[in-house]
Amino acid sequence: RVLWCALTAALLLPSLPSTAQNPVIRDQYSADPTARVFGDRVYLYPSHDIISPVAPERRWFAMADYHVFSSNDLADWTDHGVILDQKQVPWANHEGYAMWAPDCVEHQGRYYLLFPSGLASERGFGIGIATAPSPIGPFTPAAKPLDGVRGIDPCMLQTSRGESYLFWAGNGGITVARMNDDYQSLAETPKTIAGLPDGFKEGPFAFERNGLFYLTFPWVRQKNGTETLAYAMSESPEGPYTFKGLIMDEWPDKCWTNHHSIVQYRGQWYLFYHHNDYSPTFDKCRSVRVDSLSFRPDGTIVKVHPTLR
Ligand code: FUB
Repeated sequence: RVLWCALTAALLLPSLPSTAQNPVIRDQYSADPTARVFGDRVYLYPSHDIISPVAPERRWFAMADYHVFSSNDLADWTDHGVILDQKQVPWANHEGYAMWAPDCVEHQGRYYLLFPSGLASERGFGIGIATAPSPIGPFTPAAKPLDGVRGIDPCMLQTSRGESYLFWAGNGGITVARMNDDYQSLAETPKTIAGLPDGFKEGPFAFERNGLFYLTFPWVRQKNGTETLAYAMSESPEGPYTFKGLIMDEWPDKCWTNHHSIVQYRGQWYLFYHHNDYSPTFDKCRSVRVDSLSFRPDGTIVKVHPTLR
């Protein structure tokens, strides 16, 4: 029976390419990729960089909507179109172009898109939730952003014990709070993660592997530097975390940001990240890339060197 299953899988499932062709999204800018596996496909929820139609000072990090993409070989991606636009979000500034790095998770048969956006009522970012019956929508945003959360770059960690923790970048660091089961409110007062190195950090992506928790994040490790990807490990979701080092170095050609997610698909781990491949003179128009990632026997991560093409 095992042999039969293996043979059927080998015949039915396309084999994954041994090297990815980067960038993977080639007809639009895409950044801050969160990849998630739902069923037998990988779904990619990136930000969507555009050249903003509004004043030049708002051209940095201009994003009006989200697309979702899916693939079963990580090479060919289907664009399922726009799943949420800033104008659909009741609490967001509809001309803010600040639909930044999202995440999407499944919980009790529904899909929860977590996204930051500029607030209509005051300066700064809130984090909102939109729900859908499928990974590709249609997503309906809640009327208000999450209470008690101000910041960007949400990531939901769902543990093997059935708890959920929201991580985000805010209050000058990386912040975490356990979520209530309704996925509409925090179950506790947010805490800033301690034990991480000095230097600017954002874009938390947390995951669990073999009973250990990984908190991974873009990190500017030196003055006038650009973002590396770094990580810390812990035996519990909220820490204490121990800093472990870099997953990816700074790029030599000065795209200031990097932002990533890590996912296991058909037994192999992958790092999704971004770089300004298609916009070498303006690093706010970025493109999503993917490369394989591996772990040492002690659970630490082997540094990833970007595939050049
Ligand atoms: O894409 C806008 C911002 O740039 C994200 O929120 C950050 O993580 C950085 O990638």
